[in-house]
Amino acid sequence: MEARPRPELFDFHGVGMIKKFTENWDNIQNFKARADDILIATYTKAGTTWVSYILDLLYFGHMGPDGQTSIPLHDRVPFLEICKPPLPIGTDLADKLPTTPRLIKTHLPVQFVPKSFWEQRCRVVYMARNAKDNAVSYFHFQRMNSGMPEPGDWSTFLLNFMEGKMVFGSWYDHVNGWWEKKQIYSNFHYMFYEDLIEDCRREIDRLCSFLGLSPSAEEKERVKASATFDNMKQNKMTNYSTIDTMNQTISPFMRKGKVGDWKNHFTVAQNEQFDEDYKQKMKNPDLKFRYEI
Ligand code: PPS
Repeated sequence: MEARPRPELFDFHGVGMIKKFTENWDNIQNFKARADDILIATYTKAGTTWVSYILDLLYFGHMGPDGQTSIPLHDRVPFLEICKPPLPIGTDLADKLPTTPRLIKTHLPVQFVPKSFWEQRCRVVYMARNAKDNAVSYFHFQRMNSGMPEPGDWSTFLLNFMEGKMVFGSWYDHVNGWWEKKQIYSNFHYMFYEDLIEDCRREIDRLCSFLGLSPSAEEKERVKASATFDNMKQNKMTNYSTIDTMNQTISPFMRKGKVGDWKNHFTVAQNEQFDEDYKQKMKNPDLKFRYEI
């Protein structure tokens, strides 16, 4: 089979983008959020699928096997900005979503989020992941996904990551931009991938308290058990095996699911250079990440 041409990264209002995320821009910007919508926002590869599945199970897990076993998670939690016909367009999927609340995923930097989400005072769950593991995960994702730009080799990719030449722009701008939003927008839960790895049950409790949910202890245990890395890797509804641009023999979507895999990729020199650059870009002492647990 002939290899598909990879999309080119271009500058879109100061942020790296590819066409499938800007083609539907007017509809994205004019999207009509509802007051009970929940926006799940992340930089790519920060654990979006994991937190989406946890929320999906918390809200709809008790409704019987139907949804969870027959509809892929990416259709139950639409990706707002995706527009790649013939696949369903993110805004259309969200408009037609029959659930209440609607869970909606986005990777947009905060300044691009449709204003109706803020006007409607929607709840926002932002998940962040340490820059080094996030970069490694993103590298392997671009290798396996022909719907993303060519990643180049690891050292080229890492420099591009540091310079913010990435789809959805700079990791540094993304995590900081959303962190600043949290300071002025109260309906906001900012969480970390590393915390979820460390103690998933505690993080489910925190999510429930933010969302005003009070499932039984057994239900919470069930959610935790269903959303383990191993279960989600086996589950065809969560492992992205339904998406044909992803070649999971190059690298599986559910790849490792660990904190600290960066140590298997960064050379000593790359790590020093990265840390030096990081200090310059991450000046806010309140926003702290863990690189191992
Ligand atoms: S995407 O394409 O942006 O939506 O990807 P995203 O879901 O944000 O991130 C994928 C990474 O999250 C890991 N993952 C998990 N880790 C631990 N436990 C669970 N349950 C889990 N589910 C997904 C997934 O393995 C990717 O990380 P890496 O480091 O590549 O393994």
